[in-house]
Amino acid sequence: MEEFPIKDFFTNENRDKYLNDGYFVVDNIIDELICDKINSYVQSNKDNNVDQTKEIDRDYPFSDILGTKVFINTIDESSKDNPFNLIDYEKITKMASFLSNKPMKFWLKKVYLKSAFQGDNEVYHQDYEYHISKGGNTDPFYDYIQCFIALEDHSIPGGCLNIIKGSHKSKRIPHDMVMTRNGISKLTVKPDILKQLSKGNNFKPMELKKGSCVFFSYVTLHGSSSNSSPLDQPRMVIQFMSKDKSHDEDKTQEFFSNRKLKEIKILELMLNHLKQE
Ligand SMILES: O=C(O)CCC(=O)C(=O)O
Ligand SMILES: [Fe+2]
Repeated sequence: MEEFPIKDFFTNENRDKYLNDGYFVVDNIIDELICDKINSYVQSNKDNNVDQTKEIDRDYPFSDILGTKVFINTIDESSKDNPFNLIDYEKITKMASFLSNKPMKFWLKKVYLKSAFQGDNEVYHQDYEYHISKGGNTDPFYDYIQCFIALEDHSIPGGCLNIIKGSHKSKRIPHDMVMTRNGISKLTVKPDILKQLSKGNNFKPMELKKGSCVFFSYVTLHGSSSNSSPLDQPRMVIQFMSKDKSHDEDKTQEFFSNRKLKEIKILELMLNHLKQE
């Protein structure tokens, strides 16, 4: 299939749509053949991939739920044989900058495997909550954007991404911390708020075709169900931040330590509860 003709993308109409909806779908952002190459590369390297990002939603060490793994591309990054290098990041960065109306730089790329029958759900959240305070004074809408690429066809039974249209207009929404079945903590918004914001047909399942993508902001609410289908549903996430911002190492460490303290508190409560029974 032909890649998306970039010249049709840069219109005020498209930007207004993004500013209004909080997301924007682009078909065929990468070629299906590139998706195939990335998928087989991820499958053959997933066990020796080294996560150097210290991000929190990676595979949990004592979990044997392999379908929840997150693959961070840290192997052979400069090699021509690495299929991740076939992606036209320059083009995608231009598109991200256009929608956000600010020059953007790429800062992280990762692949969620979301494997057949076992890929986990993702509780509903705004990405900003995972990065707030890492970069000092940032605007949650204009300083961050992500490009979410379907590396296979995405379907509702496979747990495609669901977006709550217009939710970015609520700006930052309070999140609670919950523990997931594979032992990692996640941040999520209360169901009452989610119900309220999805009213009027604002709940949008993203049944993306292989190689298509959706751009969405760091305050656009999103989440997904688990994969109850026989087909893998890998997705690649490319995250961008404003060129004039950066994540400060000390602030990031502080963010992670605070988070760890909260996790310990929840786990201690659970343990105490178990001991009392
Ligand atoms: O893959 C999913 O269902 C959710 C991924 C996500 O939260 C994200 O791309 O920010
Ligand atoms: Fe997210």
